[in-house]
Amino acid sequence: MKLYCFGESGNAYKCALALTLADLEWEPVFVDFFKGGARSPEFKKINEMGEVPVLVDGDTTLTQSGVILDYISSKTGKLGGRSAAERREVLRWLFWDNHKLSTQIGTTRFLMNFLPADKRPEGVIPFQQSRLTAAYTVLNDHLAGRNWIVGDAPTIADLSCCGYLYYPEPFGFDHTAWPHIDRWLNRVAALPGWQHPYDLMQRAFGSEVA
Ligand SMILES: N[C@@H](CCC(=O)N[C@@H](CS)C(=O)NCC(=O)O)C(=O)O
Repeated sequence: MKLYCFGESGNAYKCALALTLADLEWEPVFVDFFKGGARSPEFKKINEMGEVPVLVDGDTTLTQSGVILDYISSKTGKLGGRSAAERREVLRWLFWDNHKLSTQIGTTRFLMNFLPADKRPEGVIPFQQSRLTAAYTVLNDHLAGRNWIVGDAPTIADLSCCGYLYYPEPFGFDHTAWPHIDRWLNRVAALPGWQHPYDLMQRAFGSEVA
């Protein structure tokens, strides 16, 4: 399988991590995102949405990290929840993550780290961070007294929600303020085979950004 990705993409990381933890053979295909690689006519032939990640498995081409995660768990029978009710709960958290957590972090981190300072729109970063405080509260409260987001085993819901939370670039997330999230991140990172995003995928920028 081929995963079109780049190291800085938390959405791609979710899929790279799921492929790795599910013991699938895959290779990363680097997309030079910050130089417009996801908007080129060639790339749009594989994803009309102009977004990373894209997974290609033989004749199957998939986009949207949630769809790719669902494909990986369906194909392998791993990381998908143990019952129909758990699988629905997994989906519920994937949708929540895409709407309330990862997208907001992705935008905030982009503004704070990858966009030149003189191009940052005033007031947007604090607004984003206040929305993120609400999202961190939801996740932290949910994780109080439980090890995993759904059921009693790791699922793609965990891999989706953690996608941006291991990155070193600042976006306003203080680990000490969210102890249940912090313990859960350590639990995910202790899974056999876990790797950091910058060890799984080629970065667009060098380490000077971190
Ligand atoms: N909901 C999508 C979001 C994908 C996404 O926003 N990817 C970013 C890179 S991390 C991207 O390619 N953005 C292109 C753009 O917004 O123009 C997913 O989960 O795959």
